[in-house]
Amino acid sequence: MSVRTAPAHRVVAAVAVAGLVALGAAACGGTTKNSTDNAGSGGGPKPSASANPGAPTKKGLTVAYLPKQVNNPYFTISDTGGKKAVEALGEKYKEVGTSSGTDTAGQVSYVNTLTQQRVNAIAVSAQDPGAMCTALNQARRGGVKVVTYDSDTNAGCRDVFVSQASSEDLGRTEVQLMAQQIGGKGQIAILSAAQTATNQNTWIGFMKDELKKPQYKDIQLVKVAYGNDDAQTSFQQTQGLLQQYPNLKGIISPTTVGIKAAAQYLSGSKYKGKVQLTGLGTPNDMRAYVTNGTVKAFELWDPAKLGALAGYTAVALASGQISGAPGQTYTAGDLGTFTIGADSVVVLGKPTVFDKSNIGQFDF
Ligand code: RAM
Repeated sequence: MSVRTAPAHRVVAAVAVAGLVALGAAACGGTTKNSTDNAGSGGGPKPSASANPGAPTKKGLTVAYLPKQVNNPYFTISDTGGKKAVEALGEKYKEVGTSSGTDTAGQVSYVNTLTQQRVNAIAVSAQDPGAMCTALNQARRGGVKVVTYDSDTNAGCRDVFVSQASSEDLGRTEVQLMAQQIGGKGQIAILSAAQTATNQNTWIGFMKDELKKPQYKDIQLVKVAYGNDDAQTSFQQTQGLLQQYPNLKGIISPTTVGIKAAAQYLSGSKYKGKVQLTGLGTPNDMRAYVTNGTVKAFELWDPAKLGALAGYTAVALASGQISGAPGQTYTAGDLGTFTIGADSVVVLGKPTVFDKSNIGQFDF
């Protein structure tokens, strides 16, 4: 396990996002089928309806970020966004985490250490929905506020989940992008992150549901492979998919590490431009592959804004301005006003689809 402080990141242009309410379990961002079934499970404290929206923002709080993986550029961007937001409020920021996206025991041990250190809030992206539950609820009973961001734990084990977008929209739009790119026909595969990842599994659930619609009757999902958010594993898994399925027409990779590795493999192979690739990637990682014709279009939210929203939410919880109960509203600096939705989920906004017409406008 390693500890690091994220490097400084450029200032991100402020965009006001109107308060978005997650409208229901199926539609709301990041609520997994699993966590919907277990909503409120995990034995943790339930959010009390009472909060004081007018309470002053406490100063000098420590907000600790525990990403899925510290050496993943996506989390460097998100947590740097978090650092800026937290420090601008007069709080202390720290980041700890494992260097592997599949070290669930490592994540648990970081939660225990942060609890002992009596941090005021933890913002965590979960590698697994259930693994951290006991540790997180112990932290919460000791007064630590817990925000999940990017990838949720079970709903009963955190105060608020800050979701990047509607999970349903993300899952369905990735299938829509793929279908356009392959002309609605042929075999496709998914290259995911860790097999236990809450966020990827939720999106894949919605992809499978989207694929049931009659307009996709000529598309067959032949395999879900796991690259564990490791570049080399993801590269090898891509190679393996093409060996196993020589007629493969497309790959959806809902992970920034996976899509980059798959693009790298495809662009150096005979499949370049023939096997389509979409999913979730950063514009900076994908620019070269869009330019050289390997990738047509993919999508993502701004990770820095996600990290910032997690920080604002953690501070609002630790200041008593919100308790996490649905319907509560709070201000997240220049991101605007947000309302807590069903299952205590807050949604950042809509993702952006990047292609050669607009990718030049983005720098993250
Ligand atoms: C990877 C991680 C992260 C996910 C992005 C899209 O960096 O798996 O959890 O949200 O991809």
